[in-house]
Amino acid sequence: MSVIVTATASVNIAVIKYWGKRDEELILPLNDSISATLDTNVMCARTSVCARPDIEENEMYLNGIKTSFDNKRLQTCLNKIKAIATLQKVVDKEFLSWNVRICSENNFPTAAGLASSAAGYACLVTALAKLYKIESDISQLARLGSGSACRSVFGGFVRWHAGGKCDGSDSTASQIVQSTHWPEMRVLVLVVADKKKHTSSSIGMKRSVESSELLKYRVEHCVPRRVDEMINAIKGKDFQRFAELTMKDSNQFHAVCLDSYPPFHYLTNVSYKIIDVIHKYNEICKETRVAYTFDAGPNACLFLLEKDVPEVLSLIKYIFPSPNTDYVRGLDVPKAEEE
Ligand code: 2P0
Repeated sequence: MSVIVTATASVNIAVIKYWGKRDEELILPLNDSISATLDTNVMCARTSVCARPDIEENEMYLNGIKTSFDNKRLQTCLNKIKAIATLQKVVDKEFLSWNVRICSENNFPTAAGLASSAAGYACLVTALAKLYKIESDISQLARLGSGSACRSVFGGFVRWHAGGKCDGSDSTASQIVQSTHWPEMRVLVLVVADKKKHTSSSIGMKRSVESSELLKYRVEHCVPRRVDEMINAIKGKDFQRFAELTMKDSNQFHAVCLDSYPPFHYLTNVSYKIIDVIHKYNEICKETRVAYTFDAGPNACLFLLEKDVPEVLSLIKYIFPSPNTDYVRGLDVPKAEEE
């Protein structure tokens, strides 16, 4: 007897960044953030969870390689979900006592600042919730694996509410609009480097919280206003406003990294060249047609409308002769299916 559940979830690209925790243990952020979840099957994680009475201890396979289950966040997610299932009494005790084999795969570079942990944990938690028939909000559970994962639980544009409660019960994600709301929106992912980053997000955030005055200013004065403006821009499909806010917020996040002490940085010369090229292009067009954003790595995500994709793609290919360019179509929702 065995039960297998498979789920997929896609990466999300933040347009208002999450950077800094107010609680390391519960992964509670200092500020709200907003992101777009990409189409499934393009840049996604796929996780299968198998529960069987003869699995001797919990096992984890990442991209086909057996990895240690001795991972605090992984264990927190599994234990929390089993605890909820126990309280809900919808699955029997014996089933809950079986160990699990988790197999997760990404179809994009892991840990290169391409939100692999977000898709991975969103996917894992979606699969586990399905396995143990959890009906309650799963964004909170995904957050326990990796903060940004709570946003990958939904498709379209998503807001992660920082919340204010000590137990994190109000630090959840919610959908702003479905992916179908802005069907012309496209994302180009320019892979500048697919190597693992040198300062992990968790370490970088901690250092920024401890030392950056700019982060305090950002959290207090910039993000609340930007979140409201971003939601209006998304709902009103105002690309100019959306693009300007996206670029400014990315730049401020990277400025916070430099304002931290000792400083750290994720952008490379190629990243800076991309920034310059986009601004020059927008200037020549006499309107903002493309927005860049960079997470904790050198890779660029460009937001643009479908009509501008051919020209921008040609420009990128001309300036960066052999880039690894992924053309990501639109935005979509994660799916879970039982086998
Ligand atoms: C974001 N990033 O909003 C920001 C922008 C990176 C730069 O969320 O410690 O991997 O697991 O909560 O979620 C990356 O942080 O960090 C991130 P943890 P996570 O997408």
